[in-house]
Amino acid sequence: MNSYSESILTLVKTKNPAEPEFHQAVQEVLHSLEPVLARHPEYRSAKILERMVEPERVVIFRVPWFDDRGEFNVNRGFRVQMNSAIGPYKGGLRFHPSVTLGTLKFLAFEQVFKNALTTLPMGGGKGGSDFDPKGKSDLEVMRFCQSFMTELYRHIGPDIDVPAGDIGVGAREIGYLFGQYKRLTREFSGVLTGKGLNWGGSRIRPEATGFGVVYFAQEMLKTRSKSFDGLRVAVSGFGNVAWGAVLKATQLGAKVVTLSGPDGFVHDPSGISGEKIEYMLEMRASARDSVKDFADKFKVEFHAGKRPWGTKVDVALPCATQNELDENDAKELVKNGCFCVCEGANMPTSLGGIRVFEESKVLFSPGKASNAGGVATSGLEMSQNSMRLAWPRDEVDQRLHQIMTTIHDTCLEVSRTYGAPGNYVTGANIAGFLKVATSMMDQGLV
Ligand code: NDP
Ligand code: 2IT
Repeated sequence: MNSYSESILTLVKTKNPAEPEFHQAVQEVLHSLEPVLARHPEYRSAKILERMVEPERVVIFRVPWFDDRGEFNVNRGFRVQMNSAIGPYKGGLRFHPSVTLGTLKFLAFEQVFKNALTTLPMGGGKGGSDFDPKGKSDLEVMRFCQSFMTELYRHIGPDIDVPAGDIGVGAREIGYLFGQYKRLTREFSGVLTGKGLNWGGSRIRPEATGFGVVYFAQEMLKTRSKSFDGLRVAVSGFGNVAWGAVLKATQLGAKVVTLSGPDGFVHDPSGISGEKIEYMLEMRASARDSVKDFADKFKVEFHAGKRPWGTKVDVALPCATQNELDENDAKELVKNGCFCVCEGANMPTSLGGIRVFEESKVLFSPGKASNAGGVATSGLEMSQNSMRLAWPRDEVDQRLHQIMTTIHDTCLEVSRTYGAPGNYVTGANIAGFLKVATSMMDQGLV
Protein backbone atom coordinates (compact mmCIF):
# COMPACT_ATOMS: atom_id res chain seq x y z
CA MET A 1 0.00 0.00 0.00
CA ASN A 2 1.21 3.55 -0.65
CA SER A 3 1.73 6.05 2.15
CA TYR A 4 -1.64 7.79 1.70
CA SER A 5 -3.57 4.51 1.93
CA GLU A 6 -1.45 3.54 4.95
CA SER A 7 -2.31 6.82 6.64
CA ILE A 8 -6.04 6.26 6.14
CA LEU A 9 -5.79 2.73 7.49
CA THR A 10 -3.84 3.96 10.52
CA LEU A 11 -6.50 6.62 11.10
CA VAL A 12 -9.26 4.00 10.95
CA LYS A 13 -7.40 1.67 13.34
CA THR A 14 -6.65 4.46 15.80
CA LYS A 15 -10.15 5.89 15.82
CA ASN A 16 -11.89 2.52 15.82
CA PRO A 17 -9.85 0.19 18.02
CA ALA A 18 -11.09 -3.37 18.56
CA GLU A 19 -13.00 -3.41 15.26
CA PRO A 20 -10.82 -5.81 13.21
CA GLU A 21 -13.53 -6.69 10.68
CA PHE A 22 -14.04 -3.01 9.89
CA HIS A 23 -10.27 -2.55 9.47
CA GLN A 24 -10.19 -5.55 7.12
CA ALA A 25 -13.02 -4.26 4.92
CA VAL A 26 -11.40 -0.81 4.68
CA GLN A 27 -7.98 -2.29 3.91
CA GLU A 28 -9.33 -4.32 1.00
CA VAL A 29 -10.98 -1.25 -0.52
CA LEU A 30 -7.97 1.04 0.02
CA HIS A 31 -5.71 -1.39 -1.78
CA SER A 32 -8.00 -1.37 -4.84
CA LEU A 33 -8.41 2.40 -4.91
CA GLU A 34 -4.74 3.31 -5.34
CA PRO A 35 -4.90 3.70 -9.15
CA VAL A 36 -8.05 5.83 -8.98
CA LEU A 37 -6.61 8.14 -6.32
CA ALA A 38 -3.44 8.55 -8.36
CA ARG A 39 -5.49 9.56 -11.38
CA HIS A 40 -7.94 11.80 -9.46
CA PRO A 41 -6.13 13.96 -6.86
CA GLU A 42 -9.36 15.90 -6.30
CA TYR A 43 -10.76 13.06 -4.18
CA ARG A 44 -7.76 13.22 -1.93
CA SER A 45 -7.90 16.98 -1.44
CA ALA A 46 -11.66 16.77 -0.73
CA LYS A 47 -10.90 14.11 1.91
CA ILE A 48 -13.50 11.80 0.40
CA LEU A 49 -11.92 8.69 1.91
CA GLU A 50 -11.67 10.22 5.37
CA ARG A 51 -15.39 11.01 5.05
CA MET A 52 -16.37 7.59 3.72
CA VAL A 53 -14.85 5.69 6.65
CA GLU A 54 -16.83 7.78 9.14
CA PRO A 55 -20.51 6.75 9.41
CA GLU A 56 -22.97 9.61 8.92
CA ARG A 57 -24.74 8.43 12.06
CA VAL A 58 -24.71 5.48 14.48
CA VAL A 59 -27.59 4.69 16.82
CA ILE A 60 -26.99 2.31 19.75
CA PHE A 61 -29.83 1.40 22.06
CA ARG A 62 -31.02 -0.87 24.85
CA VAL A 63 -33.49 -3.61 23.92
CA PRO A 64 -35.27 -4.97 27.02
CA TRP A 65 -37.62 -7.94 26.61
CA PHE A 66 -39.31 -10.70 28.64
CA ASP A 67 -38.65 -14.35 27.92
CA ASP A 68 -41.24 -17.12 28.30
CA ARG A 69 -40.31 -17.68 31.95
CA GLY A 70 -41.13 -14.06 32.71
CA GLU A 71 -37.46 -13.16 33.17
CA PHE A 72 -36.02 -9.85 32.09
CA ASN A 73 -33.44 -9.85 29.26
CA VAL A 74 -31.42 -6.99 27.83
CA ASN A 75 -29.72 -6.90 24.44
CA ARG A 76 -27.98 -4.16 22.52
CA GLY A 77 -29.48 -2.77 19.31
CA PHE A 78 -27.62 -0.89 16.56
CA ARG A 79 -28.19 0.93 13.30
CA VAL A 80 -25.19 2.22 11.37
CA GLN A 81 -26.24 4.83 8.79
CA MET A 82 -23.06 4.87 6.75
CA ASN A 83 -23.64 6.88 3.60
CA SER A 84 -26.68 8.48 1.96
CA ALA A 85 -24.95 10.10 -1.04
CA ILE A 86 -26.96 8.17 -3.64
CA GLY A 87 -30.19 7.34 -1.79
CA PRO A 88 -31.82 6.49 1.55
CA TYR A 89 -29.74 4.20 3.77
CA LYS A 90 -30.43 0.59 2.83
CA GLY A 91 -29.16 -2.66 4.31
CA GLY A 92 -30.07 -5.61 6.47
CA LEU A 93 -30.45 -6.33 10.17
CA ARG A 94 -28.38 -9.13 11.72
CA PHE A 95 -29.45 -10.93 14.91
CA HIS A 96 -26.55 -13.07 16.12
CA PRO A 97 -24.70 -13.28 19.46
CA SER A 98 -21.42 -12.34 17.73
CA VAL A 99 -22.76 -8.93 16.59
CA THR A 100 -20.72 -5.92 17.68
CA LEU A 101 -20.50 -2.34 16.49
CA GLY A 102 -17.38 -3.28 14.49
CA THR A 103 -19.21 -6.10 12.69
CA LEU A 104 -22.01 -3.78 11.66
CA LYS A 105 -19.60 -1.03 10.57
CA PHE A 106 -17.81 -3.47 8.26
CA LEU A 107 -21.14 -4.62 6.85
CA ALA A 108 -22.42 -1.05 6.42
CA PHE A 109 -19.17 -0.03 4.70
CA GLU A 110 -19.44 -2.95 2.26
CA GLN A 111 -23.09 -2.13 1.69
CA VAL A 112 -22.29 1.40 0.45
CA PHE A 113 -20.20 0.02 -2.43
CA LYS A 114 -22.55 -2.87 -3.10
CA ASN A 115 -25.64 -0.69 -3.32
CA ALA A 116 -23.84 1.68 -5.67
CA LEU A 117 -23.09 -1.27 -7.97
CA THR A 118 -26.76 -2.32 -8.21
CA THR A 119 -27.55 0.73 -10.42
CA LEU A 120 -30.43 1.55 -8.03
CA PRO A 121 -30.65 4.69 -5.84
CA MET A 122 -29.76 3.27 -2.42
CA GLY A 123 -27.30 4.50 0.21
CA GLY A 124 -25.69 2.09 2.67
CA GLY A 125 -26.50 1.04 6.23
CA LYS A 126 -26.63 -2.01 8.48
CA GLY A 127 -28.04 -2.82 11.88
CA GLY A 128 -28.90 -5.58 14.26
CA SER A 129 -28.41 -6.93 17.71
CA ASP A 130 -26.43 -9.43 19.76
CA PHE A 131 -29.75 -11.24 20.36
CA ASP A 132 -29.38 -15.00 19.81
CA PRO A 133 -32.43 -16.45 18.01
CA LYS A 134 -31.18 -20.00 18.67
CA GLY A 135 -33.64 -21.92 20.81
CA LYS A 136 -36.03 -18.97 21.24
CA SER A 137 -39.78 -19.48 20.96
CA ASP A 138 -41.88 -17.63 18.42
CA LEU A 139 -43.30 -15.40 21.14
CA GLU A 140 -39.86 -14.55 22.46
CA VAL A 141 -38.72 -13.55 18.98
CA MET A 142 -41.87 -11.46 18.58
CA ARG A 143 -41.40 -9.66 21.90
CA PHE A 144 -37.76 -9.01 21.07
CA CYS A 145 -38.60 -7.62 17.61
CA GLN A 146 -41.31 -5.37 19.04
CA SER A 147 -38.95 -3.94 21.64
CA PHE A 148 -36.19 -3.49 19.03
CA MET A 149 -38.54 -1.55 16.73
CA THR A 150 -39.89 0.56 19.60
CA GLU A 151 -36.59 2.43 19.46
CA LEU A 152 -35.54 1.88 15.83
CA TYR A 153 -38.74 3.35 14.34
CA ARG A 154 -37.65 6.95 15.10
CA HIS A 155 -34.56 6.56 12.94
CA ILE A 156 -35.98 4.89 9.81
CA GLY A 157 -38.61 5.56 7.13
CA PRO A 158 -39.32 4.72 3.49
CA ASP A 159 -37.31 7.77 2.32
CA ILE A 160 -34.82 7.76 5.22
CA ASP A 161 -33.56 4.27 5.96
CA VAL A 162 -35.04 0.93 4.82
CA PRO A 163 -33.80 -2.15 6.76
CA ALA A 164 -34.19 -5.77 5.63
CA GLY A 165 -33.00 -9.25 6.68
CA ASP A 166 -29.53 -10.75 7.14
CA ILE A 167 -28.23 -13.56 9.37
CA GLY A 168 -30.95 -14.46 11.89
CA VAL A 169 -33.53 -12.13 10.34
CA GLY A 170 -35.94 -13.63 7.81
CA ALA A 171 -39.60 -13.28 6.85
CA ARG A 172 -40.87 -13.98 10.38
CA GLU A 173 -38.75 -11.27 12.01
CA ILE A 174 -39.51 -8.75 9.24
CA GLY A 175 -43.22 -9.41 9.89
CA TYR A 176 -42.99 -8.68 13.61
CA LEU A 177 -40.81 -5.61 13.00
CA PHE A 178 -43.19 -4.26 10.36
CA GLY A 179 -46.26 -4.81 12.55
CA GLN A 180 -44.70 -2.83 15.38
CA TYR A 181 -43.56 -0.01 13.05
CA LYS A 182 -47.11 0.29 11.76
CA ARG A 183 -48.61 0.45 15.25
CA LEU A 184 -46.17 3.15 16.31
CA THR A 185 -46.46 5.35 13.23
CA ARG A 186 -50.01 4.58 11.95
CA GLU A 187 -48.40 4.30 8.53
CA PHE A 188 -48.39 1.43 6.05
CA SER A 189 -45.28 2.02 3.98
CA GLY A 190 -42.33 0.35 2.34
CA VAL A 191 -40.15 0.92 5.41
CA LEU A 192 -38.76 -2.62 5.39
CA THR A 193 -38.03 -5.05 2.58
CA GLY A 194 -38.33 -8.82 2.60
CA LYS A 195 -42.01 -8.42 3.52
CA GLY A 196 -44.60 -11.17 3.04
CA LEU A 197 -46.13 -11.43 -0.43
CA ASN A 198 -49.61 -10.53 0.87
CA TRP A 199 -48.48 -7.26 2.41
CA GLY A 200 -46.09 -5.57 0.03
CA GLY A 201 -43.29 -8.08 -0.41
CA SER A 202 -41.69 -8.79 -3.77
CA ARG A 203 -41.66 -12.10 -5.55
CA ILE A 204 -38.16 -13.65 -5.75
CA ARG A 205 -36.84 -11.69 -2.72
CA PRO A 206 -36.25 -14.87 -0.65
CA GLU A 207 -34.37 -16.46 -3.56
CA ALA A 208 -32.71 -13.26 -4.78
CA THR A 209 -29.32 -13.29 -3.08
CA GLY A 210 -28.56 -16.93 -3.91
CA PHE A 211 -29.97 -16.68 -7.46
CA GLY A 212 -27.94 -13.51 -7.98
CA VAL A 213 -24.74 -15.22 -6.83
CA VAL A 214 -25.25 -17.99 -9.37
CA TYR A 215 -26.20 -15.56 -12.19
CA PHE A 216 -22.99 -13.67 -11.43
CA ALA A 217 -20.90 -16.86 -11.35
CA GLN A 218 -22.48 -17.91 -14.66
CA GLU A 219 -21.08 -14.73 -16.25
CA MET A 220 -17.66 -15.39 -14.69
CA LEU A 221 -17.66 -18.92 -16.11
CA LYS A 222 -18.58 -17.60 -19.55
CA THR A 223 -15.30 -15.64 -19.62
CA ARG A 224 -13.61 -19.08 -19.69
CA SER A 225 -16.17 -20.53 -22.10
CA LYS A 226 -17.72 -22.68 -19.37
CA SER A 227 -21.20 -23.20 -17.90
CA PHE A 228 -22.50 -24.70 -14.64
CA ASP A 229 -23.67 -27.84 -16.44
CA GLY A 230 -21.83 -30.82 -14.95
CA LEU A 231 -19.60 -28.78 -12.58
CA ARG A 232 -19.09 -29.80 -8.95
CA VAL A 233 -19.85 -27.00 -6.50
CA ALA A 234 -19.04 -26.51 -2.80
CA VAL A 235 -21.52 -24.32 -0.91
CA SER A 236 -21.02 -23.25 2.72
CA GLY A 237 -23.82 -22.27 5.13
CA PHE A 238 -27.35 -23.61 4.97
CA GLY A 239 -29.32 -20.38 5.43
CA ASN A 240 -31.21 -18.11 3.09
CA VAL A 241 -28.35 -17.34 0.72
CA ALA A 242 -27.02 -20.91 0.58
CA TRP A 243 -30.55 -22.21 -0.17
CA GLY A 244 -31.07 -19.88 -3.15
CA ALA A 245 -27.60 -20.65 -4.51
CA VAL A 246 -28.07 -24.44 -4.26
CA LEU A 247 -31.50 -24.19 -5.92
CA LYS A 248 -30.28 -22.16 -8.92
CA ALA A 249 -26.96 -23.95 -9.41
CA THR A 250 -28.80 -27.30 -9.42
CA GLN A 251 -31.36 -25.97 -11.92
CA LEU A 252 -28.46 -25.05 -14.18
CA GLY A 253 -27.10 -28.60 -14.11
CA ALA A 254 -24.41 -28.28 -11.44
CA LYS A 255 -23.85 -30.85 -8.71
CA VAL A 256 -23.73 -29.16 -5.29
CA VAL A 257 -21.84 -31.51 -2.99
CA THR A 258 -21.45 -29.64 0.33
CA LEU A 259 -23.31 -27.53 2.90
CA SER A 260 -21.93 -26.30 6.22
CA GLY A 261 -22.98 -24.96 9.59
CA PRO A 262 -21.37 -23.93 12.85
CA ASP A 263 -21.08 -27.66 13.73
CA GLY A 264 -19.22 -28.85 10.58
CA PHE A 265 -19.97 -29.71 6.94
CA VAL A 266 -21.81 -32.39 5.00
CA HIS A 267 -20.46 -34.04 1.86
CA ASP A 268 -23.07 -35.45 -0.49
CA PRO A 269 -21.26 -36.67 -3.65
CA SER A 270 -24.55 -37.55 -5.38
CA GLY A 271 -25.59 -33.88 -5.33
CA ILE A 272 -28.07 -31.85 -3.25
CA SER A 273 -31.33 -31.63 -5.17
CA GLY A 274 -35.12 -32.03 -4.83
CA GLU A 275 -36.36 -32.72 -1.29
CA LYS A 276 -32.86 -32.16 0.07
CA ILE A 277 -33.09 -28.50 -0.96
CA GLU A 278 -36.56 -28.27 0.63
CA TYR A 279 -35.09 -29.69 3.82
CA MET A 280 -32.64 -26.76 4.03
CA LEU A 281 -35.63 -24.51 4.74
CA GLU A 282 -36.74 -26.81 7.55
CA MET A 283 -33.25 -26.86 9.04
CA ARG A 284 -33.11 -23.08 9.11
CA ALA A 285 -36.63 -22.72 10.53
CA SER A 286 -35.83 -25.23 13.30
CA ALA A 287 -33.29 -22.73 14.75
CA ARG A 288 -31.18 -25.72 15.84
CA ASP A 289 -28.19 -24.55 13.80
CA SER A 290 -27.11 -28.09 13.10
CA VAL A 291 -26.14 -29.18 9.59
CA LYS A 292 -25.56 -32.66 11.01
CA ASP A 293 -29.37 -33.04 10.87
CA PHE A 294 -28.99 -33.14 7.07
CA ALA A 295 -26.37 -35.90 7.22
CA ASP A 296 -28.51 -37.94 9.61
CA LYS A 297 -31.64 -37.61 7.47
CA PHE A 298 -30.07 -38.35 4.08
CA LYS A 299 -27.32 -40.71 5.28
CA VAL A 300 -24.41 -38.71 3.91
CA GLU A 301 -20.96 -37.96 5.36
CA PHE A 302 -20.69 -35.41 8.18
CA HIS A 303 -17.32 -33.85 9.08
CA ALA A 304 -17.59 -32.37 12.58
CA GLY A 305 -15.84 -29.04 13.18
CA LYS A 306 -14.50 -28.85 9.60
CA ARG A 307 -15.05 -26.47 6.69
CA PRO A 308 -15.99 -27.73 3.21
CA TRP A 309 -12.99 -26.26 1.36
CA GLY A 310 -10.92 -29.46 1.26
CA THR A 311 -13.49 -31.10 -1.03
CA LYS A 312 -12.56 -31.57 -4.70
CA VAL A 313 -14.76 -29.11 -6.61
CA ASP A 314 -14.71 -26.81 -9.64
CA VAL A 315 -16.58 -23.90 -8.08
CA ALA A 316 -16.84 -22.62 -4.48
CA LEU A 317 -19.72 -20.45 -3.23
CA PRO A 318 -19.06 -19.34 0.37
CA CYS A 319 -22.52 -18.36 1.69
CA ALA A 320 -22.31 -18.53 5.52
CA THR A 321 -20.47 -15.67 7.16
CA GLN A 322 -17.35 -13.45 7.30
CA ASN A 323 -13.84 -14.94 7.38
CA GLU A 324 -14.96 -18.52 6.84
CA LEU A 325 -12.33 -19.13 4.13
CA ASP A 326 -8.72 -18.36 5.02
CA GLU A 327 -5.38 -18.57 3.23
CA ASN A 328 -4.97 -22.30 3.90
CA ASP A 329 -8.52 -23.05 2.73
CA ALA A 330 -7.79 -21.08 -0.44
CA LYS A 331 -4.60 -23.07 -1.10
CA GLU A 332 -6.51 -26.29 -0.56
CA LEU A 333 -9.21 -25.28 -3.07
CA VAL A 334 -6.61 -24.28 -5.67
CA LYS A 335 -4.67 -27.51 -5.14
CA ASN A 336 -7.84 -29.50 -5.80
CA GLY A 337 -8.52 -27.73 -9.09
CA CYS A 338 -11.17 -25.17 -8.08
CA PHE A 339 -11.10 -22.36 -10.66
CA CYS A 340 -14.01 -20.10 -9.65
CA VAL A 341 -14.87 -18.65 -6.23
CA CYS A 342 -17.93 -16.43 -6.06
CA GLU A 343 -18.79 -14.96 -2.65
CA GLY A 344 -22.39 -15.18 -1.43
CA ALA A 345 -21.72 -14.07 2.14
CA ASN A 346 -20.22 -10.70 3.06
CA MET A 347 -16.41 -10.85 3.28
CA PRO A 348 -16.21 -14.65 3.71
CA THR A 349 -12.63 -14.73 2.37
CA SER A 350 -9.74 -13.38 4.45
CA LEU A 351 -7.27 -10.95 2.84
CA GLY A 352 -4.70 -13.78 2.67
CA GLY A 353 -7.25 -15.99 0.93
CA ILE A 354 -7.98 -13.33 -1.69
CA ARG A 355 -4.25 -13.01 -2.37
CA VAL A 356 -3.97 -16.76 -3.00
CA PHE A 357 -6.84 -16.66 -5.50
CA GLU A 358 -5.38 -13.64 -7.29
CA GLU A 359 -1.94 -15.24 -7.56
CA SER A 360 -3.43 -18.52 -8.80
CA LYS A 361 -5.52 -16.78 -11.49
CA VAL A 362 -8.69 -18.24 -10.00
CA LEU A 363 -11.84 -16.35 -11.01
CA PHE A 364 -12.73 -14.55 -7.75
CA SER A 365 -15.64 -12.24 -7.04
CA PRO A 366 -16.11 -10.23 -3.82
CA GLY A 367 -19.49 -10.41 -2.06
CA LYS A 368 -20.18 -6.74 -2.62
CA ALA A 369 -20.52 -7.54 -6.33
CA SER A 370 -21.79 -11.11 -6.42
CA ASN A 371 -24.25 -11.02 -3.50
CA ALA A 372 -25.80 -7.71 -4.55
CA GLY A 373 -28.87 -9.49 -5.94
CA GLY A 374 -30.49 -9.53 -2.50
CA VAL A 375 -30.36 -5.80 -1.93
CA ALA A 376 -31.08 -5.15 -5.62
CA THR A 377 -34.34 -7.08 -5.31
CA SER A 378 -35.02 -5.14 -2.12
CA GLY A 379 -34.64 -2.04 -4.29
CA LEU A 380 -37.17 -3.52 -6.72
CA GLU A 381 -39.50 -4.13 -3.75
CA MET A 382 -39.17 -0.44 -2.83
CA SER A 383 -40.06 0.53 -6.41
CA GLN A 384 -43.13 -1.71 -6.41
CA ASN A 385 -44.22 -0.29 -3.03
CA SER A 386 -43.84 3.29 -4.28
CA MET A 387 -45.90 2.48 -7.37
CA ARG A 388 -48.36 0.38 -5.33
CA LEU A 389 -47.88 -2.45 -7.79
CA ALA A 390 -46.74 -6.07 -7.59
CA TRP A 391 -44.71 -7.36 -10.50
CA PRO A 392 -44.99 -11.00 -11.58
CA ARG A 393 -42.22 -13.48 -10.77
CA ASP A 394 -40.73 -13.52 -14.25
CA GLU A 395 -40.43 -9.76 -14.38
CA VAL A 396 -38.55 -9.56 -11.07
CA ASP A 397 -36.32 -12.50 -12.01
CA GLN A 398 -35.47 -10.95 -15.38
CA ARG A 399 -34.61 -7.62 -13.76
CA LEU A 400 -32.46 -9.41 -11.17
CA HIS A 401 -30.67 -11.32 -13.91
CA GLN A 402 -30.10 -8.12 -15.88
CA ILE A 403 -28.73 -6.31 -12.82
CA MET A 404 -26.28 -9.12 -12.01
CA THR A 405 -25.04 -9.20 -15.62
CA THR A 406 -24.60 -5.43 -15.54
CA ILE A 407 -22.63 -5.56 -12.27
CA HIS A 408 -20.43 -8.30 -13.72
CA ASP A 409 -19.71 -6.35 -16.89
CA THR A 410 -19.08 -3.13 -14.96
CA CYS A 411 -16.53 -4.87 -12.72
CA LEU A 412 -14.68 -6.26 -15.72
CA GLU A 413 -14.75 -3.01 -17.67
CA VAL A 414 -13.54 -0.90 -14.74
CA SER A 415 -10.83 -3.45 -13.86
CA ARG A 416 -9.54 -3.10 -17.43
CA THR A 417 -9.68 0.69 -17.36
CA TYR A 418 -7.61 0.79 -14.17
CA GLY A 419 -4.92 -1.66 -15.22
CA ALA A 420 -6.06 -4.84 -13.45
CA PRO A 421 -7.99 -6.75 -16.13
CA GLY A 422 -10.09 -9.63 -14.78
CA ASN A 423 -9.71 -8.51 -11.16
CA TYR A 424 -13.30 -8.31 -9.88
CA VAL A 425 -12.20 -6.94 -6.48
CA THR A 426 -10.52 -3.93 -8.10
CA GLY A 427 -13.42 -3.43 -10.51
CA ALA A 428 -16.14 -3.59 -7.83
CA ASN A 429 -14.35 -1.31 -5.38
CA ILE A 430 -13.47 1.34 -7.96
CA ALA A 431 -16.88 1.32 -9.67
CA GLY A 432 -18.74 1.62 -6.34
CA PHE A 433 -16.34 4.27 -5.08
CA LEU A 434 -16.60 6.48 -8.17
CA LYS A 435 -20.38 6.63 -8.03
CA VAL A 436 -20.51 7.50 -4.34
CA ALA A 437 -17.49 9.83 -4.35
CA THR A 438 -18.71 11.93 -7.29
CA SER A 439 -22.16 12.18 -5.67
CA MET A 440 -20.57 13.40 -2.43
CA MET A 441 -18.53 15.98 -4.34
CA ASP A 442 -21.70 17.21 -6.07
CA GLN A 443 -23.46 17.63 -2.73
CA GLY A 444 -20.79 19.74 -1.01
CA LEU A 445 -20.29 19.47 2.71
CA VAL A 446 -21.60 15.92 3.29
P1 NDP B 1 -29.07 -17.07 7.57
O1 NDP B 1 -29.33 -16.68 8.97
O2 NDP B 1 -30.20 -17.51 6.73
O3 NDP B 1 -27.97 -18.18 7.50
C1 NDP B 1 -26.67 -17.99 8.00
C2 NDP B 1 -26.11 -19.35 8.21
O4 NDP B 1 -24.72 -19.29 8.41
C3 NDP B 1 -26.71 -19.98 9.44
O5 NDP B 1 -26.84 -21.34 9.21
C4 NDP B 1 -25.64 -19.66 10.48
O6 NDP B 1 -25.64 -20.49 11.61
C5 NDP B 1 -24.44 -19.89 9.66
N1 NDP B 1 -23.30 -19.33 10.28
C6 NDP B 1 -23.17 -18.16 10.93
N2 NDP B 1 -21.95 -18.05 11.42
C7 NDP B 1 -21.31 -19.18 11.05
C8 NDP B 1 -20.01 -19.67 11.25
N3 NDP B 1 -19.13 -18.97 11.96
N4 NDP B 1 -19.67 -20.85 10.69
C9 NDP B 1 -20.54 -21.56 9.96
N5 NDP B 1 -21.81 -21.14 9.76
C10 NDP B 1 -22.16 -19.99 10.31
O7 NDP B 1 -28.32 -15.83 6.90
P2 NDP B 1 -28.19 -15.44 5.36
O8 NDP B 1 -28.20 -16.65 4.51
O9 NDP B 1 -29.17 -14.37 5.11
O10 NDP B 1 -26.76 -14.78 5.34
C11 NDP B 1 -25.56 -15.51 5.00
C12 NDP B 1 -24.50 -14.53 4.53
O11 NDP B 1 -24.96 -13.85 3.37
C13 NDP B 1 -24.11 -13.43 5.52
O12 NDP B 1 -22.76 -13.09 5.33
C14 NDP B 1 -24.97 -12.27 5.07
O13 NDP B 1 -24.44 -11.03 5.48
C15 NDP B 1 -24.92 -12.44 3.57
N6 NDP B 1 -25.95 -11.81 2.78
C16 NDP B 1 -27.27 -12.00 3.04
C17 NDP B 1 -28.22 -11.41 2.22
C18 NDP B 1 -29.68 -11.64 2.41
O14 NDP B 1 -30.44 -11.09 1.63
N7 NDP B 1 -30.11 -12.42 3.37
C19 NDP B 1 -27.86 -10.55 1.12
C20 NDP B 1 -26.44 -10.47 0.87
C21 NDP B 1 -25.54 -11.08 1.70
P3 NDP B 1 -25.45 -19.82 13.10
O15 NDP B 1 -26.47 -18.76 13.25
O16 NDP B 1 -25.61 -20.92 14.05
O17 NDP B 1 -24.05 -19.29 13.24
O1 2IT C 1 -25.97 -7.88 2.92
C1 2IT C 1 -26.99 -7.58 2.27
O2 2IT C 1 -26.92 -7.06 1.16
C2 2IT C 1 -28.30 -7.88 2.86
N1 2IT C 1 -28.36 -8.45 3.94
C3 2IT C 1 -29.56 -7.47 2.14
C4 2IT C 1 -29.88 -6.03 2.44
C5 2IT C 1 -31.20 -5.55 1.92
O3 2IT C 1 -31.49 -4.37 2.22
O4 2IT C 1 -31.93 -6.26 1.24
